[in-house]
Amino acid sequence: MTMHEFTVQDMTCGHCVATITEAVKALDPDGRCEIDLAARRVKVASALSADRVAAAISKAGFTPVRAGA
Ligand SMILES: [Cu+2]
Repeated sequence: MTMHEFTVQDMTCGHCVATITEAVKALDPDGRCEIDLAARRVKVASALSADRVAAAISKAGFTPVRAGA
């Protein structure tokens, strides 16, 4: 498991949080998703690459930016 961290500025409400959580779960059922809505921060613990996690979040309609990248 690697912790991937993204800033997602267009995640604006609880519905966005649910959508992103579902997208991550669909991509990686063993992954864990931790979201801080106020900070627009998404942390995903997954064996998959950050690129694949970012792609899933993008496909769900959001714009993830790698934290620290
Ligand atoms: Cu929303």
